[in-house]
Amino acid sequence: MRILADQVGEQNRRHEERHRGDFDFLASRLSADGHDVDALVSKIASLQIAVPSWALGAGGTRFARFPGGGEPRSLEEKILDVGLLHALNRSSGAISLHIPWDIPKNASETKALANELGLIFDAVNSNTFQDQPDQEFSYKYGSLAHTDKSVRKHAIDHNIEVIEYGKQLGSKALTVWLADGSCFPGQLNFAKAFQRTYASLQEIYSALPHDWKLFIEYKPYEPNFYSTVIQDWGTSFLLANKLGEKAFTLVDLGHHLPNTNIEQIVATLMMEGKLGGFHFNDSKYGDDDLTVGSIKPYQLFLIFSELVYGMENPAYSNPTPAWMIDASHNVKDPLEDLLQSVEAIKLAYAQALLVDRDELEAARENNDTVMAQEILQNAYRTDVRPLLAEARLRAGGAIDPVRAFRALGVRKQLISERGMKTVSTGL
Ligand SMILES: [Mn+2]
Repeated sequence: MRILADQVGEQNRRHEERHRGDFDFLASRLSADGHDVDALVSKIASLQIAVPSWALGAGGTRFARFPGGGEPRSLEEKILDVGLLHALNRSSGAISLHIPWDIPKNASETKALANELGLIFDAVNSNTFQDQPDQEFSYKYGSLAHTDKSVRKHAIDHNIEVIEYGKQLGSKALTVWLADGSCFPGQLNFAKAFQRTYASLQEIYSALPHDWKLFIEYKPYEPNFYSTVIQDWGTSFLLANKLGEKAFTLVDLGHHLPNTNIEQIVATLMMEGKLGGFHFNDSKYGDDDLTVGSIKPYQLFLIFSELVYGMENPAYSNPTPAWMIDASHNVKDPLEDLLQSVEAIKLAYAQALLVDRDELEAARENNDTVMAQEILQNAYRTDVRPLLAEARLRAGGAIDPVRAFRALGVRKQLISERGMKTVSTGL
């Protein structure tokens, strides 16, 4: 199934009058406050957020799966699904693949399909947290950190193979997330596990093409519950610094202990030029992988406030991070859920763009705590939804993507094309 520009235009006609009124009101207020509204709209429009292949089916990587019908059965159908999102929101112009599930059978055809839909291939993801059928060496006790050299070599070779697939598709980064760790005190020698991981990553790093990046993800616990080898941003940062200039830390919002000050981590990493990638989701307790912005939208705004500061600071050399959603669950239509996540990310971005940096720095220099809070919350409490809708409209997308998705009967058509009992492949 494809969504055509005419269909989006027809949906937009229902909402256009109301949108025009909302946008004009907001634009006049923002202009009066000294903002360049066209510049804001084009910045918002240009933010593209990659969709991971595992978020296109219900359940994804989160325990049991309860598919809702019409799920993509192949890499091609996953690309088509992201194409549907991008046709509606014009902000999902990239897909992130998970190997071994998304191995392209014919890379040039796969690339051509993505290109036709306006999509590029974001970071490729390796998988060493579970064994594949008939796998010779088991990851039960770890992969890059394993005590057995043969297992480590198997995991290193897999990562190098993932780079090769990524090269065929035009990806420019490899994301490594390791489940390696221990479940019980005494099980693992922490220092040796770190050193083995570093040595394994060095081999993977040396297989990276010159224009590629390596993103090192961290996570404090799960599936190992006593220790994780790359448990926090400091460990990831240490590895990235030791590996070299192509290695970066990747922040996944759900990979922190409750109440961690993630915005401060972001600020530190950007100051050091080492924030490479970002995985968006939301959580109440742990790595819940819920829809972005569904639980703690103010935290998301504060994080974006630091991201915008880092991206726009001329003294910094941090590359633009690779943005990706990493969320998946069972109770929503996965495509509607992704539309909601993209909207939440862009709302936080737009609000962060409204923060008056000069005023904020002046308030900080004067220790004017009240005014610093006023400045941040004034931006956060601005209803920027019309800016997002205008950005989509100008880019050929839908004023209201979720309503358009429903009005166009997208899921119904996917079910009729693919069937009710489809389960998205892979994790
Ligand atoms: Mn992640």
